[in-house]
Amino acid sequence: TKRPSFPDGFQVLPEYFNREQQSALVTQLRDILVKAPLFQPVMPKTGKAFSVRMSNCGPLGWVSDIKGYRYQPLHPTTGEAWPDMPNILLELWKDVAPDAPAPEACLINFYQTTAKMGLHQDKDEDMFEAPVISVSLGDTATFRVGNTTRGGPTSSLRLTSGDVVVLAGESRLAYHGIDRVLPGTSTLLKNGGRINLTLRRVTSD
Ligand code: MD5
Ligand code: FE
Repeated sequence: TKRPSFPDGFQVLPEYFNREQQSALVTQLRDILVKAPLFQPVMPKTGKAFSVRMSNCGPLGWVSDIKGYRYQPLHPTTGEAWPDMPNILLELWKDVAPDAPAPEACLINFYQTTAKMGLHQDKDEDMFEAPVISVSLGDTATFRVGNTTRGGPTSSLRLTSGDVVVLAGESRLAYHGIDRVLPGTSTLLKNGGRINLTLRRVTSD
């Protein structure tokens, strides 16, 4: 019998952030989203809209438009620099990846309860040695992770508010996605939904 397991280097830190820290983080994110509003990315070539809305903080931000996926220093609609990354996130990175160079991008994904994210690999960075660190806030999500080849076995996992996932080693390039958000599973965000933060080193200098 087949028992798909998690890829090597995949680590979940359940409720790494307590409720008070989660609330403080949400307060800081609201301020960030005033300066750098959520935008609706579209798929390269097709122009099909993502169901997830996004913004970023830190020196670089991930964007997707008709021309492609890339990291850039300016918000695509306001033309302003991305806001600074909150200290609590820089501290998280130092705690979990003390030997990696500092993170340059924090992608903020906002999922309304009907949003999802198809299976994909994260490979728009120049640096794959550093881990990706993910923080979940708000409603619980069903997360799916496979291996580094498309179409292989996958495992599912529920991510709840305050959970941190570390994607190092093999798992850094594993296929992954969000199947669904479970409405009404958290009271952290007053209008429900889910926020996921992904911290990344982008450049190799
Ligand atoms: C999310 N975001 O919940 C997920 C967080 C994204 C994304 O996938 O690209 O914004 S999971 C992040 C992640 C990164 C690299 C590898 C793996 C997961 N993985 O192999 O499981 O919004
Ligand atoms: Fe991803």
